[in-house]
Amino acid sequence: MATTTHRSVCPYDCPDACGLVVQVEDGRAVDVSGDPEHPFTRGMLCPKMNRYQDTVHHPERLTTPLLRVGPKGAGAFAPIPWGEAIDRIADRWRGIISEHGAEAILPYSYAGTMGLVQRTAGHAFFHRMGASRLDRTICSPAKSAGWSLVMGSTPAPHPDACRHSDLILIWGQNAAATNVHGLHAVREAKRQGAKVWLIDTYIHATAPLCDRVVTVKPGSDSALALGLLHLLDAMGLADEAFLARHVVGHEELRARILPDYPPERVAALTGVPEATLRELAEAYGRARDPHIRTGNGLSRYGNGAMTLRTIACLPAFVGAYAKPGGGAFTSTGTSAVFPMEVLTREDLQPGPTRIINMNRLGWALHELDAPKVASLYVYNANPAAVTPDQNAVLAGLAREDLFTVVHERFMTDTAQFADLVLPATSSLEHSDLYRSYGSYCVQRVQAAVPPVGEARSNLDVFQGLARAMGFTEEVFSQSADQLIDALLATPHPWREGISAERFEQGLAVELNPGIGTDSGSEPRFGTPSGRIEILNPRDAEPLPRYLPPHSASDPHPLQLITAPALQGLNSTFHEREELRRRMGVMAVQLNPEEAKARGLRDGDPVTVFNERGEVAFHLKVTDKVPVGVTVAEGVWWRRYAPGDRTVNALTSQRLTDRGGGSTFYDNRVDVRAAS
Ligand SMILES: Nc1nc2c(c(=O)[nH]1)N[C@H]1C(S)=C(S)[C@@H](COP(=O)(O)OP(=O)(O)OC[C@H]3O[C@@H](n4cnc5c(=O)[nH]c(N)nc54)[C@H](O)[C@@H]3O)O[C@H]1N2
Ligand SMILES: Nc1nc2c(c(=O)[nH]1)N[C@H]1C(S)=C(S)[C@@H](COP(=O)(O)OP(=O)(O)OC[C@H]3O[C@@H](n4cnc5c(=O)[nH]c(N)nc54)[C@H](O)[C@@H]3O)O[C@H]1N2
Ligand code: SF4
Ligand SMILES: [Mo]
Repeated sequence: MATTTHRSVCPYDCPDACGLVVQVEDGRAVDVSGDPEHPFTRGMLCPKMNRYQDTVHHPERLTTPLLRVGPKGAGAFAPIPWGEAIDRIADRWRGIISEHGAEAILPYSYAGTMGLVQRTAGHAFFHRMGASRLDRTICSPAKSAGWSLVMGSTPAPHPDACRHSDLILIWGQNAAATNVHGLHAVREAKRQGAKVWLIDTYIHATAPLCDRVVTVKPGSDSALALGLLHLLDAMGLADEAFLARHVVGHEELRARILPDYPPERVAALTGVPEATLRELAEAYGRARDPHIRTGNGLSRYGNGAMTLRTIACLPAFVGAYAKPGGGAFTSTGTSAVFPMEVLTREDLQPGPTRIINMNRLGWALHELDAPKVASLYVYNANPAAVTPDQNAVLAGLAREDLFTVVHERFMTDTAQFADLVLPATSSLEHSDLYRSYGSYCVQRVQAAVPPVGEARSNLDVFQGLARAMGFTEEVFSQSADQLIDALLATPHPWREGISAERFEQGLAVELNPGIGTDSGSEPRFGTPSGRIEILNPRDAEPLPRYLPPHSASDPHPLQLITAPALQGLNSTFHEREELRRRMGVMAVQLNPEEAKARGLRDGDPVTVFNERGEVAFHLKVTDKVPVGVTVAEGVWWRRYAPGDRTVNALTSQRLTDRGGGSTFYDNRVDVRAAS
């Protein structure tokens, strides 16, 4: 049988955006491997994607539209033809629009695929309709907000810059799970003698790579950063020449803020012993080229933006932003590189429409009025599992009067609650253009296999809906390839010199943000003042300081860390039996001392609870988790959980200090034996 080879990109919400090489036989993907020519992937995939063909051709793929035939949420459906499905949706929406107005319709989407066209395919449609808009803030807007208050739009260094470093702090990131390719350069630095410190809330899969592991009290990192700055000053290790030349506000910070963060107080706030604080400050201050890598977890707190703001000050105090190691890596902001308005078409809106924060879906489905939400259209997302306050979300989805459409690849917890389920293509079945938030690679991709069953891409479905709704603008009839052409047609300085052929051949292309991998040249900062703004006069709080997290006032004794799992990606990949097997049971991790105090033993069935909900877990007793903390890795599907709720029944709809972000890690709970 003839085998054809295709290039593709991993579509998932992962900073690595790996290049794939896909072997196809008879219209089926038979092998998927890492593209050896992709500069960041280097021929290696993570365990989740190694057998992507098993996801694409999974026997449980949805293959026809489905109409609900039983009670809401019961999961009883009957297949119907596409034409009927589209007509039913359009009829129902026309009725809702004439009775309540288009704002009674709410789209809910996030990052099922990161491809620019398929991820954004609904924007033009819902803008044209005048539906409620969704503020897509579930991931890490507080991280971006806090970082940019200090650094403005300064591009991140090349992701491999840290290979030049002699001291790397992996600060709040389980990179072995969430950014495996980011560790290539860390390992390279280690081979040259660099020391690596991990600063996290528990000891996880990245710890074995690190020379030192420091556990901090969750949500206390801003106190840690300010304490380190205090010590850098006390030890005389600040780079005064760099500060004078490139920074504003360091003197104000020294005068007004840093005196409040002596080691004794910081040790109490963070749980890091004073001796360790001094050691870390000394190592950081004396390093030739120190580098900080931050994950997103530490920003998902009531003080998340402030945390990033204080961390951003550290490289400024030692002049590290000017060094080849680049000082710090948070993520690559590449959204300006393509003219996204080609896809989003906000100009089609009939007028101003309300904006609903996606983290508050539970609230929106119950409390929002004038008009209340009468229809929910879900694509690229699984809110019944991933959205905070699961009990509120599920109760909302169970509303008999809510008309819910879910466009999905699998029968997820959310799809179970749909009135209509539409089958979605996987990334091997449609064209797209990918960029990355963990590297500067971009890549154009064409379908490698035909759609499975009657699956349709997001773009195809929205175009069908647009026709049924009578929307005639050109954008509603352009193919994915035409839209990609339009995105590539507008030049951008970061794409200068990159040949169009490379895109056409489907090869990975590295953008050039003008910072260079190895540049030790005079730094440029993308702030209004052109300097690093420790003092930001445009913010309500011009100087960074420590704010307590929301949970500081929570009465329950344990901070719940809802960390990423190695074998899953948010709620994605649970379809794969071999990955589920490797993941084992849905477990909550607890320190032996905490377990003993509750009369609990390893393996016990337990209930984790707080004022929002109760979730059944298996207990894993481990000294990798400090006293006062409990860790639940992964966002499970309810059907594979020991009870009928999963971890987000315990998380809250509260938002971050800036950016309207989620606060998945800022919640307290207690644990008891299951009754
Ligand atoms: N395998 C896998 N990969 C993934 C994902 C996944 O679920 N699984 N998710 C994907 C997505 S959507 C994203 S956004 C990215 C990033 O995904 P994130 O979920 O942000 O993961 P990390 O960046 O690794 O950050 C999580 C780490 O932060 C730590 N942490 C939590 N609170 C604190 C704190 O207060 N202080 C400190 N110092 N550390 C803290 C946790 O203990 C954990 O080790 O990864 C993507 N990749
Ligand atoms: N407790 C807890 N909850 C979390 C987090 C956490 O750390 N802890 N992390 C949060 C973060 S960082 C994020 S980003 C969110 C992620 O939230 P989501 O973006 O909702 O992530 P997934 O769970 O991956 O669900 C994506 C769904 O999209 C579907 N899909 C894939 N491709 C396509 C397509 O082309 N078309 C359509 N229509 N559907 C497709 C997949 O089958 C999958 O079911 O979760 C958040 N939830
Ligand atoms: S999930 Fe991340 S690491 Fe794994 S293949 Fe996809 S992009 Fe690469
Ligand atoms: Mo995310």
